Amino acid sequence: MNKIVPQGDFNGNVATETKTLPGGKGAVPQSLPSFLVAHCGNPASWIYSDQRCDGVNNCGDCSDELIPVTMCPPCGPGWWHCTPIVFKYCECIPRSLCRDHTQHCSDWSDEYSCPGP
Ligand SMILES: [Ca+2]
Repeated sequence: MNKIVPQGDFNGNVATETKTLPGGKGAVPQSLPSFLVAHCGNPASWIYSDQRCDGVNNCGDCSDELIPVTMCPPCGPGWWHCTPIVFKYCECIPRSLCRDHTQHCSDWSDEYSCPGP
Protein backbone atom coordinates (compact mmCIF):
# COMPACT_ATOMS: atom_id res chain seq x y z
CA MET A 1 0.00 0.00 0.00
CA ASN A 2 1.63 3.22 -1.12
CA LYS A 3 0.95 6.25 0.95
CA ILE A 4 1.16 9.68 -0.64
CA VAL A 5 3.03 12.16 1.51
CA PRO A 6 1.60 15.61 0.80
CA GLN A 7 4.85 17.53 1.38
CA GLY A 8 6.44 15.87 -1.61
CA ASP A 9 9.68 15.60 0.30
CA PHE A 10 10.70 12.23 -1.07
CA ASN A 11 11.11 13.26 -4.67
CA GLY A 12 12.11 16.65 -6.03
CA ASN A 13 10.00 16.05 -9.10
CA VAL A 14 6.80 16.46 -7.18
CA ALA A 15 7.21 20.17 -6.71
CA THR A 16 8.78 20.89 -10.08
CA GLU A 17 6.10 23.32 -11.17
CA THR A 18 6.31 25.49 -8.09
CA LYS A 19 10.07 25.21 -7.68
CA THR A 20 11.86 28.51 -7.88
CA LEU A 21 14.90 28.91 -10.01
CA PRO A 22 18.18 28.06 -8.35
CA GLY A 23 20.11 30.92 -6.84
CA GLY A 24 23.32 32.16 -8.22
CA LYS A 25 26.72 33.59 -7.72
CA GLY A 26 27.69 37.14 -7.05
CA ALA A 27 25.42 39.90 -5.87
CA VAL A 28 21.85 39.10 -4.91
CA PRO A 29 19.45 40.86 -7.28
CA GLN A 30 18.17 44.08 -5.74
CA SER A 31 14.62 43.17 -6.67
CA LEU A 32 14.57 40.24 -4.23
CA PRO A 33 13.38 40.85 -0.66
CA SER A 34 16.07 39.69 1.79
CA PHE A 35 13.83 37.09 3.45
CA LEU A 36 13.70 35.18 0.18
CA VAL A 37 17.45 34.84 -0.02
CA ALA A 38 19.94 32.75 1.97
CA HIS A 39 23.69 32.76 1.71
CA CYS A 40 25.84 29.70 1.25
CA GLY A 41 28.98 28.92 3.21
CA ASN A 42 30.79 30.59 0.37
CA PRO A 43 29.54 34.18 0.65
CA ALA A 44 29.85 34.58 -3.10
CA SER A 45 26.97 32.15 -3.62
CA TRP A 46 23.36 32.47 -2.63
CA ILE A 47 20.16 30.49 -2.89
CA TYR A 48 16.47 31.06 -2.39
CA SER A 49 15.44 30.52 1.24
CA ASP A 50 13.20 27.58 0.44
CA GLN A 51 16.18 25.68 -0.93
CA ARG A 52 17.61 25.30 2.58
CA CYS A 53 17.03 21.91 4.18
CA ASP A 54 15.23 20.53 1.15
CA GLY A 55 17.73 17.68 0.84
CA VAL A 56 19.21 19.01 -2.37
CA ASN A 57 22.72 20.37 -2.62
CA ASN A 58 21.95 23.81 -4.05
CA CYS A 59 25.09 25.57 -2.82
CA GLY A 60 27.39 23.01 -4.36
CA ASP A 61 29.20 22.45 -1.05
CA CYS A 62 26.10 21.27 0.86
CA SER A 63 26.26 24.35 3.10
CA ASP A 64 22.53 24.88 2.51
CA GLU A 65 21.89 21.48 4.09
CA LEU A 66 24.52 21.13 6.80
CA ILE A 67 25.79 22.82 9.93
CA PRO A 68 27.44 25.16 10.67
CA VAL A 69 25.83 27.28 7.95
CA THR A 70 22.37 25.75 8.15
CA MET A 71 20.66 23.88 10.97
CA CYS A 72 18.36 21.30 9.43
CA PRO A 73 16.17 18.72 11.12
CA PRO A 74 17.22 15.09 10.61
CA CYS A 75 16.13 13.30 7.45
CA GLY A 76 12.34 13.20 7.22
CA PRO A 77 10.29 10.04 6.84
CA GLY A 78 10.72 10.03 3.08
CA TRP A 79 14.51 10.04 3.32
CA TRP A 80 17.28 7.59 4.09
CA HIS A 81 20.25 8.83 6.12
CA CYS A 82 23.65 7.97 4.69
CA THR A 83 26.62 9.54 2.98
CA PRO A 84 25.40 9.91 -0.59
CA ILE A 85 27.73 9.43 -3.49
CA VAL A 86 25.39 11.57 -5.58
CA PHE A 87 26.46 15.21 -5.73
CA LYS A 88 22.85 16.36 -5.62
CA TYR A 89 22.27 15.06 -2.06
CA CYS A 90 24.06 15.80 1.20
CA GLU A 91 23.08 13.72 4.24
CA CYS A 92 20.04 11.85 3.00
CA ILE A 93 18.66 10.40 -0.18
CA PRO A 94 15.00 10.04 -1.11
CA ARG A 95 13.76 6.60 -0.13
CA SER A 96 12.54 6.17 -3.68
CA LEU A 97 16.20 5.52 -4.52
CA CYS A 98 16.45 2.61 -2.05
CA ARG A 99 16.47 -0.92 -3.39
CA ASP A 100 16.64 0.17 -6.99
CA HIS A 101 19.81 -1.88 -7.64
CA THR A 102 21.89 1.27 -7.98
CA GLN A 103 24.35 2.48 -5.34
CA HIS A 104 23.51 5.93 -3.96
CA CYS A 105 25.20 5.70 -0.53
CA SER A 106 28.93 5.28 0.02
CA ASP A 107 28.29 2.26 2.27
CA TRP A 108 25.65 0.74 -0.04
CA SER A 109 23.14 1.04 2.82
CA ASP A 110 20.51 2.25 0.34
CA GLU A 111 20.54 -1.21 -1.20
CA TYR A 112 21.21 -3.40 1.86
CA SER A 113 19.84 -1.61 4.95
CA CYS A 114 17.15 0.75 3.73
CA PRO A 115 13.79 -1.04 3.87
CA GLY A 116 12.72 0.62 0.64
CA PRO A 117 10.41 3.47 -0.34
CA1 LIG B 1 19.07 22.65 -0.72
